[in-house]
Amino acid sequence: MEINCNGGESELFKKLHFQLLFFLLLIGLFSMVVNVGRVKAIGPIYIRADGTVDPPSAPIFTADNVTYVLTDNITVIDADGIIIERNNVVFDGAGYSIQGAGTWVGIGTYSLSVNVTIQNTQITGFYDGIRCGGRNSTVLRNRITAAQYGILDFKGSNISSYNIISGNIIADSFDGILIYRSCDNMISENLLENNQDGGIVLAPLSSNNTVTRNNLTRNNYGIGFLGSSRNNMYHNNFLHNTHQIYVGAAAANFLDDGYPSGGNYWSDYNGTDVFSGVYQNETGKDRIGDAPYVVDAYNVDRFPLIFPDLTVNDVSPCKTVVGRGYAMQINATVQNLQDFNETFNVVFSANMTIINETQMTLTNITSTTVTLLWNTSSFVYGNYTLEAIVDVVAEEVDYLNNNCTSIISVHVGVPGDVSSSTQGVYDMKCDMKDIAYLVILFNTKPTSPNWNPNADVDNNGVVSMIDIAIAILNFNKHE
Ligand SMILES: [Ca+2]
Ligand SMILES: [Ca+2]
Ligand SMILES: [Ca+2]
Repeated sequence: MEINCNGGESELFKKLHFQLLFFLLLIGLFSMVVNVGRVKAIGPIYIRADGTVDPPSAPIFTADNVTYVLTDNITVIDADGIIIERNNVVFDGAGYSIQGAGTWVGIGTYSLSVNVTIQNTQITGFYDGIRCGGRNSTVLRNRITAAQYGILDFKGSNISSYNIISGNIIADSFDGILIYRSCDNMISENLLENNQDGGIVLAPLSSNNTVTRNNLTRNNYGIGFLGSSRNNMYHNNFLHNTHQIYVGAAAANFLDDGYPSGGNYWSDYNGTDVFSGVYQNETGKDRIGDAPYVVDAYNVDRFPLIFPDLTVNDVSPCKTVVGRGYAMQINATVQNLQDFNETFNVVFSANMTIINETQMTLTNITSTTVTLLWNTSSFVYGNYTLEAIVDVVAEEVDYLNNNCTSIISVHVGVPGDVSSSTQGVYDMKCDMKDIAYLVILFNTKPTSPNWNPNADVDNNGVVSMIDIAIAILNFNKHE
């Protein structure tokens, strides 16, 4: 019994032992699977002060411990991307991307580094896209999206940094470039677009920075001086930001480069250019607005720049329903906002398919209505959004207002289908309801109180027997 019992215990133990082994094996397999899963998401990667890349398996190549080149795309989760701890180095992304999950640092430094260049990298989904501290560093031609701060340049106190931030594209982030307690930086030729807060933000204790030749486009505000003063800002293009500039308390900055070099281009500047000279009181225009662009008493662009500017203000179809194969009129209002004679093309399209292209000339500061007869023969049944686009002419800076889309769409349907059980509403088929509706509107013209242009199927300015005949010819047809 005892033996059996012991034997039984022994069997049970063996069984348990086997189960335990199996369980441990399972855990092992599971952790391997997890490790395999983690291999994709690497980071943080360090460029250590001694020049080594840590971990060595990271896709970064260096031959001389000076230039470090990214050789593959990187995805990181819950970690920084690449942290640079070495001075006097160039990090070249070579066009590869670093993808994060919304927090941490994409690439950069936590220390006050010296002479670090970060270039040619696509960075998306980090708290700080590029974090650049210290001095004499360069952030060049990177593309950054979905960051809290696209590029953060910090020093920690208001001392000189001499960093250069140039040629970067930063879009769809919170702030594009944030300069924090950092002086004597150059911020040039960057494109800052669609950022929720500011394009460029100069936080307190940031002074003597130069901001030039940047495009600040459709941000909440283009540039913000949050109590920062004595910064120089000129030759930038401010295009359709909700607020072109935000100036916090106790900020006084230079918003132009004197005369005749000039200040900035502001898409909401509506001054004229008739005069010239430092006081804009001499005869002859000089491509500088005659009146200053005033933000407040301490922030004035004395010499706002003037460039050619064409715009399409409106596109309106004359019908909302058109029979396929028949023509309808589309009107667009095109305006030359500045005092330059311009010859350019106007292109009309329906759902991005070009309908027509016409060349025209507009002399200084004039507006005109361009009318197009759209022949719908080659278009299939369906709803169409109409658009009119004018060329961007030489030296034109504001290209954002050169197109306009119709608010209402146009339905191309069966000729004669202009009604249904709801009068005047098409239903994708032509039947007695359409004929009855055309009879009700018989003989109406544009001057008639009950005129409905959709009922004028053949587009000749009157609802006549011809329109009824078209409906009869298409009787029982449907889309
Ligand atoms: Ca002038
Ligand atoms: Ca324009
Ligand atoms: Ca109908």
